[in-house]
Amino acid sequence: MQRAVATGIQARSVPANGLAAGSSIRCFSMRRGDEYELTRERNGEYERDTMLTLYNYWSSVCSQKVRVCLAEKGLAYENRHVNLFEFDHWKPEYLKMNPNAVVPALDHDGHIVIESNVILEYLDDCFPQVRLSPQDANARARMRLWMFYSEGVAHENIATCSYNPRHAARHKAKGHTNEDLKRIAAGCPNPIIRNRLLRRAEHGVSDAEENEAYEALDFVLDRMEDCLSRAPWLAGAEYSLGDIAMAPYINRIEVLKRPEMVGAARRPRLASWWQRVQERPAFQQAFAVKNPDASDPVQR
Ligand SMILES: N[C@@H](CCC(=O)N[C@@H](CS)C(=O)NCC(=O)O)C(=O)O
Repeated sequence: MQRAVATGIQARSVPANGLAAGSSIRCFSMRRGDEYELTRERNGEYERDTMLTLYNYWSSVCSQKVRVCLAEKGLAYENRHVNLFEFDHWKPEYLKMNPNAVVPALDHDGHIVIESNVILEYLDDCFPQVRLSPQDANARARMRLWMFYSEGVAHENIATCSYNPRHAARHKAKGHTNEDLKRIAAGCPNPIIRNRLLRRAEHGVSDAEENEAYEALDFVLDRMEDCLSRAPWLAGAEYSLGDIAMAPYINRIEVLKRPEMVGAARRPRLASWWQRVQERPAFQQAFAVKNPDASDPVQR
C-alpha cells in the first residue's frame, strides 16, 4: 500500500523555504487541527503526506465504488464506519460534512468531497499516478455515461429492490418497529430520504414497485451487454471509473432475488466482465470490508 502523497496545487501551496531536500518536518494543519509530515522534494516542489478519511458504510454501493477506486490507486486511508441503521448519518457532526444525509463522504486534508461519482473523479484528479480515466474524449464520454447510469438509473432502483430483503430485515434486527421508524424518520433533515422512509415504514415496497425497479435494472443491463459486445470494458479498451461505478450494482443484483439477471446464460458478456472485475485485487480488497456491527443479518 502506497502512502497517499499530495501533488500539484496542494504540493505547490506548501511553503518551500526552510526545508532541505530529503529532510522532513512536522507541520500543523489549522483546518484539521492535527499534524502532518512535510517529507520530500521532487522537481523543486515539496510533497507532503496527505490524509484521506472515508466515511462510509460497509455494504453501501456508493461506498464500495469509492473503496474500489482508493484500492486501485493503492492509497492508504482511514476507514470510518457510519452505521446507517443506527442513523449515524443524521448526526450533526456527519451532516456538517454531508448535508444530504447519505454516505459516503471523503475528507482529504480537511477538504470534504461528497457524491460518490464526484469523489471518483476527484481522486483521479488528485492522484493520477494510477489513471482511471481514459485520455481520449470519446472514451471519457463513454466512461461518464456509465457513471450517469450508475447514479441516474441503477442507484434508485437497487435501493427499491434492496428494501424488503435487506433494509427492512436490518430494521427488524435492530428492533425498530414501523411506528419507531416513522418517529425516527421525522428527524431526517433530507426531505427526499425522510419521505421515502416514511412511505416504506407505512407500506414497505410492493411487488408492483419492485417489478418496475427490476425492469429499469434490466434495461441498464441490456445497455451493458450491448456495450461489452464491442469492447472489454465499459469505456472501451481500458478499465475505468465507469466500470468502478457499475460494479457494486452488479454485486448487489447477484445477492438479491433475481441473480440470473447477471448470469452467463442471460448476459454472457456482462458475466465475463463481472468475472474479470471480481478478479482484480482492488475489488477484493474493497469488498473485504465487513460490518463491525455483528447484529447485521446481511452478510454480503
Ligand atoms: N448520489 C449519492 C447517493 C448516496 C446514497 O444514497 N447513499 C446511501 C447508501 S448507498 C445512503 O447513505 N443511504 C442512507 C439512507 O437512505 O438513509 C452518492 O452517489 O454518493
